[in-house]
Formats: sequence, structure tokens, C-alpha cells
Amino acid sequence: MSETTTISEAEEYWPEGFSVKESKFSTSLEGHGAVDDYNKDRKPGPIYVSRKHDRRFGGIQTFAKLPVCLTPEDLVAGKMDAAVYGVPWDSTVSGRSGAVMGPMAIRTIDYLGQNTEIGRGSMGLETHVNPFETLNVCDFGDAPIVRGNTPKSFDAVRKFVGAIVETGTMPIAMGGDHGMTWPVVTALADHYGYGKIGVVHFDAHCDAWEEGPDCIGGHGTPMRHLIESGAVPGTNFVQVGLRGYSPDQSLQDWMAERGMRCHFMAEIEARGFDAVLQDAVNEAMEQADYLYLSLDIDVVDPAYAPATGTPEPGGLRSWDVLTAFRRLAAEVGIIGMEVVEVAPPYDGPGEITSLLANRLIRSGLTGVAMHKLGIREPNYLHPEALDFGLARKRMGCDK
Ligand SMILES: [Mn+2]
Repeated sequence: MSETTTISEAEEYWPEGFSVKESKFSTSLEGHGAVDDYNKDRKPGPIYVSRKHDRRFGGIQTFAKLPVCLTPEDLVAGKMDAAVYGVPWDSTVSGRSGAVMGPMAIRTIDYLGQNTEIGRGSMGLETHVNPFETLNVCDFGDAPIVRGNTPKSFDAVRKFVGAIVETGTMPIAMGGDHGMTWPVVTALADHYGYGKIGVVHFDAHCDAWEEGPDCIGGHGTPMRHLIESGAVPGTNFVQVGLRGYSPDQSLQDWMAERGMRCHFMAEIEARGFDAVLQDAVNEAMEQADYLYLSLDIDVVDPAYAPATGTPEPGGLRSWDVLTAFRRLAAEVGIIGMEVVEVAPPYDGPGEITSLLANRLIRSGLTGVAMHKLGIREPNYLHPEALDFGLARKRMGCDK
């Protein structure tokens, strides 16, 4: 197939005059887009683009100042446990656009870095675990996007994620609108098996709508596509944080019929977030062999995360979702995660939405490291995080 899309190729995707709802995914990893076009004879392995004196906002910004990998061979040579990548895509939004700029904003907002030699470590205060000491993690750049062509873009995203997964590396996505979850999780299902994956889905919205007329891959439909394709059955979904004015009764009935587990904000307010999170942890372990985390930043209250296309007042606190990502990754174990729908043009002073997204990924990575270290007890917190008197005692100050 040629590099450019001809009208006849477009008609292959939408044979009835751009009115067909089904996308054709190809399954081969051929042309997966995870390539290094500029350094063909380079020895494979992670590329460090920071100097030791680089800090905070300086230098070349990768996610957490991690080394860069560009090819699957780099991931293998670097024995990468996880690869953070972006999906700069917002052509399937229903509300305000801008999520195309999400990945870069999530990278550049960070002032920590990951290099302990410059005095700014990454040990989480709640757990005393530093994910970058336990895990090899890289920035894998961004998935290739075909402007103006949703099926081809989604096909490219599926292959790109497939190329990561095939190396045994965990893919961690920065979105991008939620439409991308259809190809991303399909790529995981290609590898782990249809019906084997469970998704804990944090969102103000259910994202299980039918496509609108003449629409394909809308950001309110990815969970519907995953259920209907068999990649992730309805019984394998746990949804947390739904509120506002959708889904309507008939869609709720459809979701219930498919065995979806949904925890609305009303239940969270009535029972408390911790009780509902514990249910979500238990349900995630009951339903599936492998767990994926999908978080739409609009699950968080717009007071904490205003920069998103379809904000809905009355949501979760930052602390809630940070805890949830860490706990699910640590206690259940995950095969991947994503933070989507960050639309930087609407962010407030301090770029608080991008910052929260950055910290969510760090928190999830901390959980992945805890799981690897065997720290899997319910709601683990380091004793000295709860009582600093223990630290004084340990150092011989308190007798
Ligand atoms: Mn969503």
C-alpha cells in the first residue's frame, strides 16, 4: 500500500460514501511505526538525552527525563519493563478539542526528573518505593497518526502498541481522546487473548454509546467496540465515577445486560471512595486474567482537572485517583495503563491537569514496582508515612 491515501483506498474503509460504521483493523505488525528513521546503523538500546546537570524544566524533556527508545529492538536491548508513549489524537472528540496536545504537556509539566544524582528522587512518600529503581522505564515517543483518517490512525495505533507488547514491555499511554482505547486495548487483546483482559475504567462517562450516524470511533464509543468485538466482554469492565446526565436508561439497561459493573459517583458519595475502590479491586481480580487501567481525566472534579473536552462537575479528588492507580497496579497487577483526554488549552494557572496526569502515571508505575517487589497487601502504606515518630525512634532521637 502506498504512503498516501487515495480516494479508492478511503472507499475501501468507507465503501458506502463515508457512511459505514465498521473499521477494518489489520492485525499484522508490519509497518508498525515504531522505527528509528534517522539513525539506521545505531546499536539498539535506550538513548539517554539528559546530562547529569539537567534538572527540572531544563534540557530535553522526555517523560520523567527517562531515556528514549524508538524501536522494539531498543526495548529488548534495554530490558524495558514499561514504555510510556503518547497518542497525539483528538479527531474523535464530541466536545472541545485539544487533547492532541496532551502527551507533550504531560511530559513538559514535570519538574522532578528521575535522576537521583541531581538530588530529586522519585521515592513515593506514601510507600517509600521508587519505581525507577525497580523498573526499567523509557519514553517511547508518540504513536504515528494519519491526519484526517480515523481508521488508518487507529490501525497505526494498534500496530504501534502491538510492537511494544510483543517485546514483553508494558505499554503506558498518554492521551489523546478516549477513542484511542479501542485500538490500544484491541492490541493488548491480540497478544493476551480475546476475553482475557479486564478493564477498570475511571470516567465521568460510560463511553459505551453506539456510534452516531456516519461516525466511526467516536470517543464515547470505545468500550462498546471492545465489548462487541469480543476483545473485552462486558463482564470484564469495572467502571468508576460516572455522573451527570448520561448514560440514559436504555443504555444503562444495555450495560447491565452485558454484566458491566458500574460504580456511579452517587454510590461513591454514599459509601465513601475507599469502600468502592476495595470493591473495584476485588471485582477486577474476579473477572479477568489480566488487568488494564483506563482513566479519563474527566473522572476527576473540574476543580482539580479543568483541562478536558467534556468536563462534568462533582467528581473525584486528585488523591482518590492517585491512590486508585497505585493500589490496582500493586494489589492486582496490570498489563498496561492510560491517562486520556488531557486537553491543555483549557488548563488553569499552574497546568494542574497535566501535572495530575503526570503524577497518575508515576503513581501507577509505583504500584507496578510494588507488585514486582511483592508489596501487595490491601492499601499498603509505609509505617513512617503514617507516623513520623517511628523515623525519629529509628534514628535514636525519641527514646
Ligand atoms: Mn472517556
